[in-house]
Amino acid sequence: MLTKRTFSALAGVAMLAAFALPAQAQTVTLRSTDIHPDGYPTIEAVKFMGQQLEKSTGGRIKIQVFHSAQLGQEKDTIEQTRFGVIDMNRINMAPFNNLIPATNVPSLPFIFRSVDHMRKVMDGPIGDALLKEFEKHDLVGLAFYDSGSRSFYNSKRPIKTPADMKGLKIRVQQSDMFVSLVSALGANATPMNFGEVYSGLQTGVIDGAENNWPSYESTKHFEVSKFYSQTEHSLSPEVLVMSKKSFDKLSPADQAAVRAAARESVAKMRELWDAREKASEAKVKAGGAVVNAVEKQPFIDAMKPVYDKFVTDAKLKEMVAAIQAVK
Ligand code: BDP
Repeated sequence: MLTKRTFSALAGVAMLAAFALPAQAQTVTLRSTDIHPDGYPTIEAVKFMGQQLEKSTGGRIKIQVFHSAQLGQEKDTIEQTRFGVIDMNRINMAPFNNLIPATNVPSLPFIFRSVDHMRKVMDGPIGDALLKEFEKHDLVGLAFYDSGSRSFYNSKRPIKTPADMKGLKIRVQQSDMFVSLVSALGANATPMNFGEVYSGLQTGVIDGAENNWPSYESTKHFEVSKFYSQTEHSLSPEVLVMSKKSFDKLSPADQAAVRAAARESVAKMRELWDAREKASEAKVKAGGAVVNAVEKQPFIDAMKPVYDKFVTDAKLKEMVAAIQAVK
């Protein structure tokens, strides 16, 4: 027989269960933004992360990837991600440079000796410390993705020495560090949204820009800016961040699942990236790009003012030294 006490205890348990259930069984679709077109390695990597996450949460958490800047250009999507209007953002480190000083470090010119060096640093404690930096800015850093190396391209002439850069109008990302990098080479830097670069090149508002093989190819910039000079001046990685507002709505177990799925997508991204770099290089060459190798030392020597201006406090100096020390 149910006494009053057992009845109220049972009612209490039922209430608790009713309260706890929706949280445990939370079903969410996370909206993720990217400026690249469908099929680009970053898009496919985040889709892969979504599949992993669906598996590990029994289909409760999904990711919907909005490609081709459907949710906006990078600078604007940063704000929307901080406010929780967008849940996830796959974006380059450079647009964070002005907001988060430490993000300048992996974007610095010639900071990495090679792709292997970059991967080792970003996979290790320095990468982890950088991911944590985002938390002070309403974001959760989930993973770094490769972005190859960025080189200059323009419509006027091949760049062989820093002197060849003189007077060229070069589009850069919305980063003061990149403005300074281009200025140190004697060119005029114009910060501009990625989506406006093609018409900028076509109309002559700018003479050139800088990017990796896949972006030079996917945007068709090679059609209007055919001299691609392999300065390989920055390996500024991509980063996958989540809105802290959206992250905090998840249970600790689901948060762990999100982090794990993001980490799993890094290897997938590298595989896709390596293949796409080669394919893009071949495609632009076949499409008329005039490519030249560059003797890098004079470019490296010209970068001292950039380091002096952006590696200012002890913490950043330590990070630069720690990166250089990674063998
Ligand atoms: C591409 C990055 C993208 C950048 C873009 C740019 O993947 O996130 O914002 O360059 O130059 O390589 O704006």
